[in-house]
Amino acid sequence: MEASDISGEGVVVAHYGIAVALRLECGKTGRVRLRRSQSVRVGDRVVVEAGILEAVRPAHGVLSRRDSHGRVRSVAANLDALGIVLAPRPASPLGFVDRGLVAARALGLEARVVVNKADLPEADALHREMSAHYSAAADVVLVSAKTGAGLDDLRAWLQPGRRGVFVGTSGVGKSSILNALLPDLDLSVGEINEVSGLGRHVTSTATLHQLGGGGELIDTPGFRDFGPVEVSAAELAAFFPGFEDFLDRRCRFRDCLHRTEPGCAVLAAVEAGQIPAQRHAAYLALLSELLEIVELGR
Ligand SMILES: Nc1nc2c(ncn2[C@@H]2O[C@H](COP(=O)(O)OP(=O)(O)OP(=O)(O)O)[C@@H](O)[C@H]2O)c(=O)[nH]1
Ligand SMILES: [Mg+2]
Repeated sequence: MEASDISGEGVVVAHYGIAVALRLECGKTGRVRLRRSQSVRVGDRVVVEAGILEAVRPAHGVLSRRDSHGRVRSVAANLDALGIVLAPRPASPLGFVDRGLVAARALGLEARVVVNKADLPEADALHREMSAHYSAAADVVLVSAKTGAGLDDLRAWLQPGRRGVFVGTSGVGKSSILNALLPDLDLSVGEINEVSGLGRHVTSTATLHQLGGGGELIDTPGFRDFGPVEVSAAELAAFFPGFEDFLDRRCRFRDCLHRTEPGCAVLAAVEAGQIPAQRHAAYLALLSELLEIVELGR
């Protein structure tokens, strides 16, 4: 379809930097160029007239992250769910799942921790570890894009009308899982570098896909930097995965940041061995990163 023929309301299904692909309400698809000042995200609802993008509708559930330079980058918009994908190989950066779950809680997204490559021998141990840390915060599922194991869990997660996004470091198999869920899809997938053990950043643009059951799932390019965006220290203290059971018991101070405060229920649980010290250390590391961002006024 010629760009100038495109009119109506639609959703952004892929972002190519200077242009976006749209799925219009009439069912047609097409591409429109963006003007320099226009910023849209995959999942945004937009209005197009004669090939010109005229308006972006207000969005809910916008996932963003902070990269290693402190810049805020949007991942996708109008989300209901977040799938944090990891695998025994390549390993995910420390704290990646924590950041994803805090973001999901802050945005009200239904989170899944997706351990892929169940066919590899180390996957069971990784699944057990993830379940131990995160099952109070999210369903932790073990899947294999290669064998198809566990994919029904993902289909059930994205019910009709619900939109999810996959995030995860390059090479964990996000695109492979989408290909396995949608047999007609043929997203490029990459090899893992034998020397570095890292993925090769095969996916370069986020793309939105309709699943057979009526839900939607967005594939994204792999990233490692998942710095917090628009999360306050108080929210982090309330949302950090693994502290759930101890927050009900209430710290003495309502604005307790679980650092050194007297009467802190989280610190008491760490003392008693109910929260592993390593989980509390992960929390403190994320908290100081967040406080630094606040201090810098970003
Ligand atoms: N053994 C095994 N390998 C898998 C599985 N899923 C994906 N892979 C392999 O992992 C590699 C990376 O897969 P991709 O789907 O490209 O990973 P990705 O997360 O989309 O990576 P980026 O697009 O770079 O972010 C490929 O070589 C896949 O064949 C799985 O379930 N089991
Ligand atoms: Mg990919």
